[in-house]
Amino acid sequence: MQTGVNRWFGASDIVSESAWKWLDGTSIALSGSSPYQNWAQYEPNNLENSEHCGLIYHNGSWSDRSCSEKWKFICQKRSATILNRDGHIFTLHRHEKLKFDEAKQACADEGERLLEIYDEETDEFIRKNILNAGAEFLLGGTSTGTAVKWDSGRESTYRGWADGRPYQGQRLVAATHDGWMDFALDAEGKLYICEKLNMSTIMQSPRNATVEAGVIDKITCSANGIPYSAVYWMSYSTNVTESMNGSVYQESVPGMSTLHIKNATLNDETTYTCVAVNVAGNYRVQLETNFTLTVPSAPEYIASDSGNCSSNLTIAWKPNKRAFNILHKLRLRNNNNEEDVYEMFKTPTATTEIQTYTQAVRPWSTFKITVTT
Ligand SMILES: [Ca+2]
Repeated sequence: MQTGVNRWFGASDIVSESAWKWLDGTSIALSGSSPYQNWAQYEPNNLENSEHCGLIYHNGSWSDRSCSEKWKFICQKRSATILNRDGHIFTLHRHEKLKFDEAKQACADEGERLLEIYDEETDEFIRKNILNAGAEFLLGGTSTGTAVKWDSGRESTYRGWADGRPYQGQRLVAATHDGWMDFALDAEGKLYICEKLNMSTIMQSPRNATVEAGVIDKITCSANGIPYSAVYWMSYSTNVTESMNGSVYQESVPGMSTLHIKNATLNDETTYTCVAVNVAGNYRVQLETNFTLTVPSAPEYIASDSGNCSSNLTIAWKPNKRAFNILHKLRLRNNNNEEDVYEMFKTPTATTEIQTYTQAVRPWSTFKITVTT
């Protein structure tokens, strides 16, 4: 505590005059030496019948003052056990019982989340550290039969049920020294465990992409960190669209984003950057990785001589600038969705040049014309 400053502390007789209590309801003696109290001389004196809040002087002695005065204050945090394993921090709240939603919020308030257990190693570690056989620590999920649905949405087949558990129906899950126990959703408050992992790595797979035009591919990007990091793809300093109509679009879940490449064209050629942001408590960590998408063989249909009434169709088309020695095809589709495909046997050499191709075609009245490789 900073010295030289008077501060509010957690003592009050506002509920009943002269019945001084700590905020948890424990009574405070007004004199003597046990239980501990340290009133200053002549205090508490309830001056003008308006002093109901406890102030601790810079010398450590206590006084009652009007609750409307403004002073600095002292906070007390309930003690918790903090365990560290490979950078993963578990906080066992051994002295505070909360209901499920309250416990989730309490963890979130600290930039953490209610513990989820996906593997035996973590389960063993937690069990070993729950020393009191009767202690039940809420976990961040609910059970239905033996299955557990974790709040983060992560799937896991690992189960740590104690003998004879779980019961039927949707239940809360708590870790104990003897394995997981299940409880009714409206059970009384329980101890709880929060977890946190500061983000330290970002992974992208594959690292680089050369995607043939029209081929569907995807690049995944994920980052560690608990609570999960926000992960998203950017290009040209803006977020890649999430619309599945885009030829390139992203699909994100907490901790991971997938860049879908669907019928990519030359216009999609650029550098894509995956950004991961993790905010845990007061820390904001941002990591980035990127790759350049190349689309080597996207040809382009330009025009046809549609006014022509002969059985020959002549089209103008332009190969992709890197489409050397790649066989291109002319695709014609009519209103009945019938398609004729003609191999043009053209291996472009002058890549900026518009080329022409003439093909005898069936006498359809309407064509949808595309050029592919
Ligand atoms: Ca006083």
